[in-house]
Amino acid sequence: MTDFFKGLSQVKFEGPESRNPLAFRHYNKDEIIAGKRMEDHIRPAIAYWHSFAQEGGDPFGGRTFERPWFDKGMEGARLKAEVAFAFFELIDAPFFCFHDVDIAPEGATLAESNKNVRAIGEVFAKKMETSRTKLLWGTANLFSNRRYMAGAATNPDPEIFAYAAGQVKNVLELTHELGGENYVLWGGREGYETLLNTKIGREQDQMARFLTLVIEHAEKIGFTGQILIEPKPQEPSKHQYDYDVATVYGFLEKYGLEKKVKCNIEVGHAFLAGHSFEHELAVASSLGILGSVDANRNDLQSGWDTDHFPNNPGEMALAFYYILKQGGLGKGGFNFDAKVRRQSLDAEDLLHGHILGLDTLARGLKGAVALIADGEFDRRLDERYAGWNAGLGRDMLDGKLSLAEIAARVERDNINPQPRSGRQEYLENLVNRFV
Ligand code: XUL
Ligand code: CO
Repeated sequence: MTDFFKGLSQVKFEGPESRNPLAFRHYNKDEIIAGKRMEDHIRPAIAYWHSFAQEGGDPFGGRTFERPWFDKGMEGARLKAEVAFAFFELIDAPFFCFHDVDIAPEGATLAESNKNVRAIGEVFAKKMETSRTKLLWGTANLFSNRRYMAGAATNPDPEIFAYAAGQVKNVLELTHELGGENYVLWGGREGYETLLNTKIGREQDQMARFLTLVIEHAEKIGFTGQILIEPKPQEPSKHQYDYDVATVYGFLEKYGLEKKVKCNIEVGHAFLAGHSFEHELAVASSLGILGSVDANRNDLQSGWDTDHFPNNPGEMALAFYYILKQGGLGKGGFNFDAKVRRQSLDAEDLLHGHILGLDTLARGLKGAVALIADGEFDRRLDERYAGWNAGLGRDMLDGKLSLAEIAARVERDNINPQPRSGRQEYLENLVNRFV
C-alpha cells in the first residue's frame, strides 16, 4: 500500500454548481449522451510518463518534485506502479498508457532493460486483475538514451536500428499481453538536424522497414489493436519525418502501409505544425487514419511543446465534431499527454490537472453533440456544396466531361458565376451557441 495520496478520496461528479475543487463539474462518466456513456465516447487515459516519471525540471533547473520512488531502481519502480494504480482509482480512469522506460529503470544491456520492463509488466498484470483501468496503449522510448541521438530506425548505424527493434518487440508483446488496444510509435528523433550529414531517402526507407517489421510482428503474435504513428513537426529533431498527418499519410502510402497504420494526433503537435487541432483531425478522418488522440495544449506564446492540460472546451468541441462524425475513435481514446507545472508539487495537483482535462473534454463533447443535434451547422455545410450533387457539378466530378467540353458548356450556357458569402462570422456565432 502507498500513502502518497493520503487524505484524498475518489473524485466524483458533483455538477456545475459544486464548489468542491476535487470534484468533476462536467465529466459524468455514466451520463448517456448521443446514445453512449460519456466515458465510452472519451475513453480517457493517464500518461504514466507525465504523471509519475516527470520530475518538474526545465532547461534552467532540475527536479522540483520529490517523489519517494525516484532514484530507487526496481524497488522505486514497484512503488511507482503502486502509486500509479492508486491514482487511476482516485481519478477513476478507464485507461492508462506507458513507455518502457517510464515504468522500469534501464539496465546495462537490452536483455536487462527488457527484463526490468517485464518484471513491472507482471506487477501491472496482477494489479489489472482487480483494477478497472485497462491499457490504451504502450510504446517504446527510442529517444531519451544517448544511443538514439541520431534517431532509432533512421540512425546511420544499423546496430541502433537493431537495438530499437529489440526494445519495440518487448513492449509490443507486453502491450499485447496486458490487453492493450493500440501500439504507438512517436517519431522521437526520427528526423535530422542538418542535411550535411543526412540522406533523407535512405532514412525514410529504414523507417518504413522498421514500421513494416512492427506490423508483421504484431500480426504474428495476434495483436489486433491499432498501430498508430504520432505526428510531430519539430522537437527534438529540427526536421521530423512525421511532420503532420498529411506528411505521415504520404509516407504510409509510398510504402503501401496506409491501410495498416493510423494516427495518434496530439493537440500541441498540431499547433507546432502550424495547424489547428481540428484541422489535423479533419484531415486524418478524411484519409481514414484518425485513430486516437493525445489531449493537451501548448502555451501559446512559447512556441514549444509544453504539454499543459487542455482547458479550451471550444477547441475540444470542434475536435469532437470530427470524431463523432466518423462514428467515434473505436479502439482509440484521449490520452492525457499533459503534465502539471513544475511548481505544482503536491499529490493533489495531479488530480487538479486531470479534473481540468476531463471537465474540458466533457464540455467539448457535449458542445459537439448539441451542435450536431441542432442540425443547422451540417445543413449549411451541405448547402454550400449542394451544386455538386447534380447537373454540371455531378457530371464534372464523375468524369463525364473533358476540359474542352466544360469550357464549351460555359460558353454555350453563358455561365457567369457570382461569389457567395462564406458566412464565417455567422458560423462562429452558431458554434458559440453550443460551447
Ligand atoms: C512527445 C510525445 C510523446 C508520445 C509518446 O512529444 O507526445 O510523449 O506521445 O512517445
Ligand atoms: Co504525445
